[in-house]
Amino acid sequence: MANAAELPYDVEAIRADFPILHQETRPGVPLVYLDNAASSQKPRQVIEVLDDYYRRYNANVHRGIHKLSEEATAAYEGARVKLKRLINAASKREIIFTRGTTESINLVAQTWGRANLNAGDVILTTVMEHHSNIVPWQMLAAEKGITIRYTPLCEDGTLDMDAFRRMLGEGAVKLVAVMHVSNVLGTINPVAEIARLAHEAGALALVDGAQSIPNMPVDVQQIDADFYAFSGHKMVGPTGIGILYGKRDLLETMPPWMGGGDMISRVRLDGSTWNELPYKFEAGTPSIAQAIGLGAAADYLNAVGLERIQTYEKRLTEYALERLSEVPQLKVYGPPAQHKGAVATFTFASIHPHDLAQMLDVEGVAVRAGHHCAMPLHDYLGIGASARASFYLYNTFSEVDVLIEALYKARKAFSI
Ligand code: 7TS
Repeated sequence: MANAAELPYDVEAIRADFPILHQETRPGVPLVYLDNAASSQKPRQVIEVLDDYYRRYNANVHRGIHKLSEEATAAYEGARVKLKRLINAASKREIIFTRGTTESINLVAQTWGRANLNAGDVILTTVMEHHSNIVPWQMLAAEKGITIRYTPLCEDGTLDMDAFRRMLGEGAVKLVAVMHVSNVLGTINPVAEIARLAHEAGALALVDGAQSIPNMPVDVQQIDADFYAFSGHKMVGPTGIGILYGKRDLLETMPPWMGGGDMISRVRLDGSTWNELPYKFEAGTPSIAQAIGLGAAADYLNAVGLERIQTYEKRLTEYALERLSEVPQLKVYGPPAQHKGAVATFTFASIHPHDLAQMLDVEGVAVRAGHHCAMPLHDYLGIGASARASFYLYNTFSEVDVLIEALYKARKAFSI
């Protein structure tokens, strides 16, 4: 176990900020929340910001010329600036509020994709993607006759970059759509290199940042991503809010997606003109409280420091992988800890992951079981399902020990 003095922060001080963590799932059984890749818990700093909005200045934004609306608008637009800074976008006009990663990618498919892709064009992605970076492209492909190609993996669960280069070199690739960090294998993809190669081949690069933004510093300009998508609820923020970052020149050329209030500049009965960025892509009343809460989440992560969070999680994941490797008949998927994010996905002899998750739940340990919205990856790995423990800034080394003990109990119960 790591020496506390070597860790980048006092995890107990962090845990004190998260009210939900201090509970027992049944009498005498403390909650051990290891399902962070699905959704993270929220610190009181975010919860209080949501509460304050509804108690003190709830009103619609960009509309009313009255005190509450002005205050709500200032907080909503202030949150946009915080998110711009978090990812180092060049302008706040490049930050579009969406419902999350899924909506962000669908927005690109339905606007840029529909306007720019035609029969014969290729979208190059990978077999490790979450469904939200596969299905929107499949829907577009069915409509437009474009082709989707999937980059395979190396034995260790990293992306096969030779195959990627080869597939890119075959031509006709207009878009490369790749996840930054895998929600199953934890693989950290070399997205800056991927974007550079995509651009050399005349393609754009979209990065799914759902699992990177919560856990590491990200600079979209350094990566040179054309689009970068992520969700608030995985980064200590509320549900129902996320971001699509897009390069300004590109967003300017894209048609809007949803039509309605706020996204227009002028509406006449015979046609309409569009609002400026980013409002062109924010039709209707947005998720105001959630956006403001997301701004507070960015403040929280910055205050702890994303580099420190990444270092802490790396130590914790190394420890978890080491302990998991001691459990007989347990197989962990993905690269070693130094090349991966804070997830440990595994199968355990013949125990079905759902049964295993149920047994762990009895011990207070929350993990996810199933395909984790990555069915093609599970097919590729030749398994139907897996169990996944995913860690975040507030998890402790002793929680890893609880997981391991619970696995030994399951082993005994299933007589394996
Ligand atoms: N992309 C990745 C890499 C993800 O991990 C997820 C959610 C999404 C996209 C979709 O995000 P949403 O907020 O729009 O739903 N991943 C998971 C998971 O691994 N378990 O539950 C949700």
